[in-house]
Amino acid sequence: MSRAAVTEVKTERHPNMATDTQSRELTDGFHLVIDALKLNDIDTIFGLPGIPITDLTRMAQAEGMRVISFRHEQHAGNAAAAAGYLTQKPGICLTVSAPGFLNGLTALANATTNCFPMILISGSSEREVVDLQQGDYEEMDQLAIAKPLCKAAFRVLHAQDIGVGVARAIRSALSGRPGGVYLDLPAKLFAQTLDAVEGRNSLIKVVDPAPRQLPAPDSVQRALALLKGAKRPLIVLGKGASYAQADADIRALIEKTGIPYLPMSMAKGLLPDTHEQSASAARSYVLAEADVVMLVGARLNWLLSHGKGKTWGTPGAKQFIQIDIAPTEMDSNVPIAAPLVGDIGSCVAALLGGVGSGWAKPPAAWTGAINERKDKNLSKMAETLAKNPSPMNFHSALGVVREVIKARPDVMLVNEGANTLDFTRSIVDMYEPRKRLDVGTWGIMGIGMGFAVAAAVVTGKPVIAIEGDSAFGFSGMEVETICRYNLPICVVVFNNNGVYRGTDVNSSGTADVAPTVFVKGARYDKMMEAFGGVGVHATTPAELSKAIDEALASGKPTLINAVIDETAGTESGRITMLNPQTAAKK
Ligand code: ADP
Ligand code: TZD
Repeated sequence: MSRAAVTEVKTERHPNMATDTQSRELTDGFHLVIDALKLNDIDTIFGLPGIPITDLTRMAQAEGMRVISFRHEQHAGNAAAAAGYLTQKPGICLTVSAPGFLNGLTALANATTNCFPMILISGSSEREVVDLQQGDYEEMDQLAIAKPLCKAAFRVLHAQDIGVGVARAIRSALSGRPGGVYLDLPAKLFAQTLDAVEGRNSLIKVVDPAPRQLPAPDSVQRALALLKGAKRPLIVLGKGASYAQADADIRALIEKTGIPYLPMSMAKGLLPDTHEQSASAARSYVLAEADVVMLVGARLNWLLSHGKGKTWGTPGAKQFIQIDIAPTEMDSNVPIAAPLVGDIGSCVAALLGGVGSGWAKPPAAWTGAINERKDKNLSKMAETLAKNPSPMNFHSALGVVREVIKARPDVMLVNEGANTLDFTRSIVDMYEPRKRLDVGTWGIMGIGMGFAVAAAVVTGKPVIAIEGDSAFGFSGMEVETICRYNLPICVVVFNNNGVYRGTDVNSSGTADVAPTVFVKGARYDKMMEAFGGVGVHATTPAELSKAIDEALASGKPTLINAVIDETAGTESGRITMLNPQTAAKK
């Protein structure tokens, strides 16, 4: 317990005695917030100081917490979300009132959408003034605004309730389906004092914040029966599966049953992408042809074409098993024949128990057909990667990154962009769980530097961030943060002069460039140099390879401006079909 102040308190003693002076220890709101977080093993705050939380950041640092200060709250929020995903502890983002809060809110909403546990803690203005709308400094009813965008939102008005507020925030973020929580701390709270012992006793160490949720035995039997009867079974692993940290059991289930599996992008590496049962290189085939599909921590949202349509083959020919902690996820798009509600660790363990040792592997006709397509697609890919076109394109640049990760599977990979995202996902194999962080469920741009900082801070491993030039722009100023904390992050900007590509033309004839076009030949590497990091301009795979190797060897903040053919790729990458088209003639 930290000491806020030792205050002289005059106490009236027995009438026969003279007035005595006693020392009493006090604590205050600042210290109680820090103590409550520390008591719950939260050791890092991602944030941006200012009224009313400047002293909170200083004191947290003084009390031994790691305080990572960003240049914009959205990136601090994204860092908190990524930290939550990687550690199963809620990542903390700390902001000032109204505008700082709003800047952090996108990250909170994105964390909730992706089922990442985080807590956005924002200072707020005086309740009395805010509620009467009398115009306080940075006035805003933040609690009301946060509520629809997160799992839960709480406000603490009294110092003695800080322990409860923090405990409720932690439990809400972690239990059931993880997500974002908002904690509103009005300015007045911080200086409120409390007897230190009373303060200490008011704090709560949350016991079992994410209780195991065991699946019902009959639901396990139903799932096993369906799997057993399948002729063409498939397992889809999502980021819920990687979050769950049930790596060994998931691998055992897949290997014991011999069922081919598909990892969603952030589940890559849960088993090595080179695993013989990986069906990634035959994705369209297995999705269309499987007769029983078991989803493990993956939603049937747009990323899986909602479980229907052409992607999924003959309508009604497929049956789904879904493992998820959220019961209401079931039947959200198509009927789920065998819902398995519970935490992934418990569900997979229960299935493993039922699989036993005599499980019949899937028919060779199915696995053989998959392998045939895999071999064909993989050799096609190898051919493309072997080319060395000038200018460099996505494939030749990513051929380099693929080799780097193969040699250093412990490296964290952050990835955003359109083509840059799609090509990296399919070309760069991952070998270890939770090494890949990307744009997730929303396909959001701007997670790059926040996720990279969190990855470096939380894991202590080197980070490579593969960024489209547009994507990088959303969080580019955080290269200063990367340099300030001297983080081993190597940012690679795939520079093709614009959003998607750099070739668009303004058809109106005015001097402005087209809306998707950037300054041609921009030198993003100079941004890193401006803050003392290493900047490299790379135009060939050989230069790129050398620069990444040097960055990994030195651990110095590095930004490589990788020049990519501006005609390569497509508009919106692989999701061009989601782009509305006008039917009107010009
Ligand atoms: P992806 O984008 O990789 O397909 P999604 O984000 O759509 O994955 O799905 C993740 C799912 O995992 C969510 O429905 C969430 O409820 C679930 N989930 C997250 N953590 C757990 C857990 N520990 N146990 C069970 N389900 C979980
Ligand atoms: N704003 C936000 C917050 N998220 C988004 N997804 C977009 C805008 C729209 N958008 C995409 O979906 S991808 C993208 C944008 C702006 C950038 C694509 O260009 P890039 O990547 O340079 O990053 P490629 O590799 O050149 O295609």
